[in-house]
Amino acid sequence: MITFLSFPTQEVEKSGMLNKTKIAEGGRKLRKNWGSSWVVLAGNSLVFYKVPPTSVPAVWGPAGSRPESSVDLRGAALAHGRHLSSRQNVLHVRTVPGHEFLLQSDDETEFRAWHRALREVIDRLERE
Ligand code: I3S
Repeated sequence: MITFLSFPTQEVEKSGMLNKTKIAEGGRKLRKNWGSSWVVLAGNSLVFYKVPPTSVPAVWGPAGSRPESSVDLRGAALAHGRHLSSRQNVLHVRTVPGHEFLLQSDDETEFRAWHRALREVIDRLERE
C-alpha cells in the first residue's frame, strides 16, 4: 500500500479507459475475462482502477479509491496482440513474474498512443 500512496506524486505518462483481460498468471494460462478499466501509466507501473475519476482533469482514479491492481513494467515485454485475440487494436504485455494481459481499445488513435507510451516507458526502464 505504501507504493500506492507514492503514486500521485509521480508524473502520469498516460491514462484512459481500456478493455483488459489477464491471460496468464505466473506463467500459467488463464481463461480470458474481458472488462473495462481506468488505466494509469506512471513511474514504472501500470495501475488499474475499476472506474474512471470524476474530477477534472481526469488523471488518477477516483479520489481516495484504491487501485484494483497494478503491474511493474520493469523488464516487461510489449507486443501487438493480434495473434491472441479476434479483437482489433490489442496490446500484449508480459511481466517478469510471468503475468500476461491484453489491453484493447476500439479507438485506433488511442491504441497507437498507448502503444507508444508503453514502449517509451518500458525502453526507459531498461536503460535505468
Ligand atoms: O482466444 P480465445 O480463448 O478464443 O478467447 C475468447 C474466449 O475466451 C471467449 O470466452 P469463452 O471461450 O470462455 O466463451 C471470450 O468470450 C472471447 O471474448 C475471447 O476472444 P477474444 O477474441 O475476444 O479475445
